[in-house]
Amino acid sequence: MDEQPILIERHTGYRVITLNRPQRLNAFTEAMHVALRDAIADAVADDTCRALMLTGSGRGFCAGQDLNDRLSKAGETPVLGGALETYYNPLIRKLRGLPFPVVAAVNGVAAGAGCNIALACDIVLAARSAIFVQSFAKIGLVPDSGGTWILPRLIGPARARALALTAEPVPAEKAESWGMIWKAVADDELMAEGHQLCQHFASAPTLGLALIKRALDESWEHDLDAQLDLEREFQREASLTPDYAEGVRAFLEKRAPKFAGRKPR
Ligand code: T3D
Repeated sequence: MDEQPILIERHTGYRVITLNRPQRLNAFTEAMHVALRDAIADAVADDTCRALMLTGSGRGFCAGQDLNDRLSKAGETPVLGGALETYYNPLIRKLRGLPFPVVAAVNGVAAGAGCNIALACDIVLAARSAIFVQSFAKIGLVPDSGGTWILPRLIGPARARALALTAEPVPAEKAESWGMIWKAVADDELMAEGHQLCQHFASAPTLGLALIKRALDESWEHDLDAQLDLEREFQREASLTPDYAEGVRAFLEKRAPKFAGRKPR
């Protein structure tokens, strides 16, 4: 079943990574973690890659940790923490810090760590039939993979607390109306929308977009004064990219810009 725990498609300017254990709703094994880590590292190493889409095969996006790996032969459950340190936490840090946008195309249920991995992506599109579940409380665990950090920031403390404590599923349209995700779309339009977004980013000013991501993330830790200073510094950095010069020239010449993306200045 696990011959190819993820699938990778290379498109002009972006890649699509598909979690591929459909019989288990794409729940994570160590092999899948390693394959995903390598695929992301490979995308980062390729300067022509300017966006990433993450999706799932079959009827689910990802059901979090494969619980079959959490029961030893004697029927005992292990003490946790190791997999978070080795796999889940580095994955969330990596996704947040990618030097280009990452789009989650949530094709079906996103549960446990699978839900929080989706929410860690820059833009979350979901099929209308998809649901988001903080399923941890159902098995005596705590939301991980950044759930206790990102969820209250996206939807506020009252909703985050209730979802974490009840594990109530949130349908895609409600997730959109709560601001948990960017957009819920018709099931049969999900992948086309995801590709369209990645194609847009594939010709965008990537270095500038990476600075936007960092500025928004760092704002959580800053007061307005500190953030204004950061904006000044990042703007200075953005203005040194060839894409800024090209953007201004193209505007004045009334033509479409040709952005170089991740190419060094
Ligand atoms: O190191 C650490 O462990 C710490 C890290 C923790 C991270 C976590 O993610 S902990 C949370 C783990 N995930 C869950 O608790 C979710 C478990 N799954 C579910 O609650 C439900 O499957 C869903 C709500 C996601 C979907 O429900 P439904 O009714 O649409 O599907 P289903 O029938 O439950 O699942 C379909 C199959 O996938 C089924 O297998 P079968 O009976 O057809 O052979 C089911 O057992 C399997 N499956 C679903 N989720 C998992 C899974 N198998 C293993 N692990 C799973 N997480």
